[in-house]
Amino acid sequence: MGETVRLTVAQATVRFLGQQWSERDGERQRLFAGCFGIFGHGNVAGIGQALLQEELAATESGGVADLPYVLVRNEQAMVHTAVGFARQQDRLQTWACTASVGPGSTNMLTGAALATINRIPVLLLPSGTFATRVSAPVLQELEAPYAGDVTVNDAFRPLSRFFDEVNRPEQLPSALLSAMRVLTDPVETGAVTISLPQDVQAEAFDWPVELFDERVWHVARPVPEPSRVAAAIDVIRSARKPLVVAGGGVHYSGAEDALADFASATGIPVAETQAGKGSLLHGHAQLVGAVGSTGTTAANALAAEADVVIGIGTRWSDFTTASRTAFARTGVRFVNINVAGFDAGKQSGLSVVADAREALVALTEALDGWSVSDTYRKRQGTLWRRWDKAVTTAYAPPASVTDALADGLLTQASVIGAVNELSDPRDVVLCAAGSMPGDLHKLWRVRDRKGYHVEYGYSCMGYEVPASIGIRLADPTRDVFAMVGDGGYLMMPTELVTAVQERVKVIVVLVQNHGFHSIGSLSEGLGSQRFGTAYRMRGEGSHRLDGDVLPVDLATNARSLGAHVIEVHSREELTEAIAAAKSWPSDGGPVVIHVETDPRVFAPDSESWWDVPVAEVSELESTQAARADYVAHKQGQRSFLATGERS
Ligand SMILES: Cc1ncc(C[n+]2csc(CCOP(=O)(O)OP(=O)(O)O)c2C)c(N)n1
Ligand SMILES: [Mg+2]
Repeated sequence: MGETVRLTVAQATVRFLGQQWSERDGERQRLFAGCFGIFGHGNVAGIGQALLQEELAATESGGVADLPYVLVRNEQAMVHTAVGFARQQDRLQTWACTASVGPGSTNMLTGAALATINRIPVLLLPSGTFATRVSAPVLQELEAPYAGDVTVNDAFRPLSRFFDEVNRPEQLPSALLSAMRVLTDPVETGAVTISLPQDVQAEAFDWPVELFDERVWHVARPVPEPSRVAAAIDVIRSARKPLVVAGGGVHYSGAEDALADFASATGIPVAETQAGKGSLLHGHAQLVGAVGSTGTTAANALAAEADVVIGIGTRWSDFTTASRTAFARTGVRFVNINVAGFDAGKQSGLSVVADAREALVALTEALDGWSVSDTYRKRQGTLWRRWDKAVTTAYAPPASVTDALADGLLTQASVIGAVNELSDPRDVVLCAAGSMPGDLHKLWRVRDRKGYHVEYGYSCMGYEVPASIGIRLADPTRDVFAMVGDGGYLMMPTELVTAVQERVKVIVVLVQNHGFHSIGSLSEGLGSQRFGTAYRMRGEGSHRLDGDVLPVDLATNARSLGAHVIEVHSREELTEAIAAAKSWPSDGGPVVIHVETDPRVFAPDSESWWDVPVAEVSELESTQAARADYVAHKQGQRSFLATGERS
């Protein structure tokens, strides 16, 4: 037997994680920037003791622990923070998250789903109840009557790209190695979960010293098969009205420059998904902006006509395809460039399984000299300029709009415009749920490849504040503007306290409109009369939620958590507030800009649709009318089953 070292399972886990690195294109970085956590009896003496031991050893030698610990306020939030961080780092670096048994661990489930759906690496270390079960049932144990080995941590299984539970120390090395492989695999990455029972964490074992060697995990750039490039080229060359749909994969692969070259050389217009927005920067001649349900009229007009659609790093969500109505042309063919065969095979597309950058370079080379027609280039330009002008108007609405606003209220689009115009090009705008993701998708002018961060895979209210901390930790040279609605803010304001503790500067733009503007207008459009979507008191006589606006003071709430709060009541005050936030010290903690908007003024229309089923039978006229409208829209839905082989 070779040399061994005696450590607990928790000590071995912490030491191992501190020795992991990722590498792509010859550049390496630590795989884990640190460990977020909240301690309870399930981890305080296990992972907690191990983190303490490492921190004290590092402090003694005047350094920082390889896996520094950061205390947070909520376990769901810490996973969001890790996701925000990992996305900003192009998935090359992330955080581990430790939680106590039971509620501490299950609080991470929403974060796990969000990470997996967005394909962002995070390592979750939920604590489990005793593997020995000698004192069962213990505090917070599920105690399933039908199976002795089921625990609440099994709920992580469907949400994780890799799941293991370490019930004996001997199982730890293989669990850790598999976890690292999945975290750093661009195809498989997402939430990775290792469940650590509370007793096992404290158990000692003689580990081979090699377990703690530095390990470098290569993040692959698979190259496309030449025959698939040739097949894709044939389809693209045959196209008269091709359109690129750029998804998050363009960013994660760092393929923005390759895409810009491809688009310039071929003249193929580029539309963008939420995760792919910023694939081309504002000002590129081929940019036609957001596509789908929250798209620009330019991209959606081109989508409707396109004969070949080239999806790059997109998973083709319903918002991108406008629930399969956006790409309306009969016989439309798809070419899908994706590192994941799972996504490359969607829409009956011609699948090119490859890293986005590698594939784009190969396609540009193979298409040398080929271009779309001048007429088509001109059409893109005209459509785009028309949209871009509408954006300018939305940013600075005319008096006919502003005069009708109640005193002190702004339009949401003008708030977005002010942040866009007054932030630095490298600053990051962040959002996740409500009406702002759609408006940002349509209106935000992206000026840096990492300048736009809207989480729209899970669209999780409450993501904004914690994720803003992750983005700022990843890159303190950029200011982060977290755009959050009052509903989203109320879901998870508490990480402002973590930002105060860590002196992390984030700028939260809190848009107060007294409820769910997004779901309210959706409800109205679907005949549900905005039922239960406004933040109002229960009416004294009506027994309905139609009383006064709730007397909630979110500015004071933020102030009470330690944030520097600026309340604005006009465009001028908003301008001053953004300037003040920009000059706030970089270690000054969170700044919250509280602004009230009038939700009745909408951003320019996408002229698109989103499939949300309406009641087939109803006594309400509003519902009956919405159902008729729904049935009509369903007619436009395509199957995308045609393989293109027949044409
Ligand atoms: C955790 C979570 N719960 C529910 C939803 C459904 N939902 C989507 S938007 C929204 C309302 C958001 O309200 P707010 O943040 O105030 O934004 P606004 O719609 O007013 O712009 C709700 C409830 C969600 N996306 N996430
Ligand atoms: Mg709201």
